[in-house]
Amino acid sequence: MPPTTPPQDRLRLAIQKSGRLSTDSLGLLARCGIKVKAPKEKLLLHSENFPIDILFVRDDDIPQLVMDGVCDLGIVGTNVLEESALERRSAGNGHAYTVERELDFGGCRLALALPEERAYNGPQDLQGLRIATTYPQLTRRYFAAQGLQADIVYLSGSVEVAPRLGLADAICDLVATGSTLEANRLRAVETIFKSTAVLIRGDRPLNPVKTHALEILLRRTDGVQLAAEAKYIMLHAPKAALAEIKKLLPGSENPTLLPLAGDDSKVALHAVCQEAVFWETMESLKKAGASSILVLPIEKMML
Ligand code: PRT
Ligand code: ZN
Repeated sequence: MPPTTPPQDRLRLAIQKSGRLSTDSLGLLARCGIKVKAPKEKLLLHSENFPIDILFVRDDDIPQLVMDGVCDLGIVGTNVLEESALERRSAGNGHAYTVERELDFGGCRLALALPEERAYNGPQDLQGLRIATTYPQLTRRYFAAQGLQADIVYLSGSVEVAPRLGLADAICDLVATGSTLEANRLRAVETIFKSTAVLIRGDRPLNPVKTHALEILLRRTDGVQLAAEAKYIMLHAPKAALAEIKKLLPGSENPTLLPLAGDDSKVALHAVCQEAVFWETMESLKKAGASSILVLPIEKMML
């Protein structure tokens, strides 16, 4: 079915075509109830049930597409976003954008890492080093803030092999689990930037129709993100232990209490917990006297 909303009234959102943010970006849209069905080989897809078009591009192009007004919105890591904004600022180009929402995926940190055997006692040990990185702007900013000098070598990928090849003394690269550093006998010594995926919009005003669509998209994004961590918990609690049990429920304010048929000493307790419920919490609840404890996922939430 072709989209019925005219192009000027459809939001345009840039997301990564293929890479670490692609699946989660599409997953977020799906959980927001936005259907994007056609194959991803296409550059631009129209949603069939929401006034939005999705542009699939390299993540590095997303800040520029949004800041230049080619797309209204983008989903990108703050590492790429901040690097691009600094670069555009130094080139005298517009670099305005708004972070509409921080998203719960794409988390990583940009860290300076040295060969394992190299001693490190603090940032002063980085003075004068040759640093390989894909993020020269963020790296330069860190060194300037520390009052240190560095020789920065730009590499677009495989930064972790640079010290071994004699191209650099150290690297400044993204770290998630740390296993890439370990495999290359490097160790992170300073975190210079913490990154997460964000939903951004440019600074050009949207017409009323698009503004309304964006409001709905943001409300649904909030609902999806709230629900992701939240859990619905049900248990049986002895009335005498209620106060203690309520205290153990993470992020839950007003549980619902229901009578239990045939047992006057207990109640059924239902609550939405805003935080993750771990096995440890369940074990503590059991110890406090709770029984028949069920923890259920929540699909959507609107407060
Ligand atoms: O083709 P395109 O340009 O779109 O993709 P890309 O290859 O530039 O980016 P991609 O898909 O690798 O990453 C996209 C975004 O995901 C990044 O800009 C970050 O915002 C985010 N992200 C989250 C990461 C990582 N975690 C991550 N671990 N990006 C890269 N890495 C790499 C890192 O560079 C290093 O090589 O993974 C390795 C380290 O991982 P660990 O787990 O071994 O520490
Ligand atoms: Zn990239």
